[in-house]
Amino acid sequence: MRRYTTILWIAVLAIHCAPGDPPLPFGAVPSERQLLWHGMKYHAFIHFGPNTFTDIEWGHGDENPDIFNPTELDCRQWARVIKEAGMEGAVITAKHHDGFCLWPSEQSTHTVRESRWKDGKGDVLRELSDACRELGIKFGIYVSPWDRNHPTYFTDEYNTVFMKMLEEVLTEYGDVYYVFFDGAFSVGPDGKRQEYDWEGFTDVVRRCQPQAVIFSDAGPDVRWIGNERGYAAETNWCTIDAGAFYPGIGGVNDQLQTGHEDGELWIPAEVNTSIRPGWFYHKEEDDKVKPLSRLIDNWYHSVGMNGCFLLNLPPDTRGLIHNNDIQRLTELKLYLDEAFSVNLAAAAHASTTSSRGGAFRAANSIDEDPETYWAAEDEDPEAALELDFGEPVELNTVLLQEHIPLGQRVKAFSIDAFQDGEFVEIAGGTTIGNRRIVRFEPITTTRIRINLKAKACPLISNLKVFRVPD
Ligand code: FUL
Repeated sequence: MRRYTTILWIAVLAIHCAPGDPPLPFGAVPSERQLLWHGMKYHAFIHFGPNTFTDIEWGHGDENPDIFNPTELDCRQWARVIKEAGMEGAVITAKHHDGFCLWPSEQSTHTVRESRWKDGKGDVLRELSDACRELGIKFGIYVSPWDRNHPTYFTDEYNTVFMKMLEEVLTEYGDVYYVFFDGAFSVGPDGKRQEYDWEGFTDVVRRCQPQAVIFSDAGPDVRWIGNERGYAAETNWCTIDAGAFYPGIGGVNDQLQTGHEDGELWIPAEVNTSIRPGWFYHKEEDDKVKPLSRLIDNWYHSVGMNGCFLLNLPPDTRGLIHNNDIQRLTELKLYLDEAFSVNLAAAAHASTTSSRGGAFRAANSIDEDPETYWAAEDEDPEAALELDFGEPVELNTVLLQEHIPLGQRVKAFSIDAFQDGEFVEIAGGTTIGNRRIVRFEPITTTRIRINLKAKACPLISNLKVFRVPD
């Protein structure tokens, strides 16, 4: 009898959380390594290799390795530019589709070793990883499974070659935070595609760099946003439907852009684009560096729409990042510093329609501590947070973050401002996820209210308010 009573008690406690108890996870949740990536906003992509010298985007793999010969290569300059731009990491094309390895791989005869650069003694990955470590930037690699040079491509043996290449780049250069598997491919003479051993590739990464996230069209850790223009969709779930995806899927599927509200897998979106029209450097694009307005737009549509922004900076034939690109990066940094320097929510008073109590007070949403969060009561999937500024303030931007370690919950929200004695809706949206930044026409008000509609009690870790430049 006693045994049954104990079991009954455990069951009762399991289904009834007392006020102030921590909320339970809801749906798919991120892994530790995904949370590290979610903690970032903005990082650099670096496309560099034979294409930089042949002035094309997709090398054929038959180029003479001697053409790779940067005259002033300085990875410290790249790292400095990246650091000063406020970027947190660098992901370099260790091997693009032409198969040329920027390190002296034992698995290939199409590498820096065969080039004239430094008499074949150079290693770009060594120089960049050292520079990143010196400047406190994370080091990541892009490796194209598609290889237009390797004689074993289109055979099973190639999978072993590729895994050995991966092992080289993941064991020789210190910590690697990001592994980018490109999805582009070609079809062989017999009309067949190379069958990649994705499981084997993933195992090598997990074994050599367990903290690294793996990007491909469909994860397993980070997915492509489905376009190369640098725009996430308005609705952007971190979850996707497991059945619809596999790495190297090729082509675009709407679900890449929006995720799936009821997806079983946590595979959030990376937003990548280039600062110039091409991924590789082309002299004729020196005056086609994207304007500041476009980069700001990309920033809000990636960092501000539940993504991370991977912006490509292609070094030129000297092996340096061009001044025109540096100037634009500096302008973007100045804009961001100014826009987000004064958080009006920091001096406000926060209250809520749903008070769970305990360690989950409304004030946690504005304390700027990413670990603490406000949680509504379990029975309140719809709840509101209110900020009272105590005096009229002018604002035009609201930043919201969910406490994603316990899942993505919010499916719709609206923002009201107190005007002439009542709350009036001024903006709204769908998903929030890790970060959502909403911009609207400037308004002067003493109070705002965020109305949330979620799949389970909403958890907000961060609510900030700004008056960003027009
Ligand atoms: C694509 C590639 O084909 C482009 O050259 C570039 O590397 C881009 C990031 O991914 O699939």
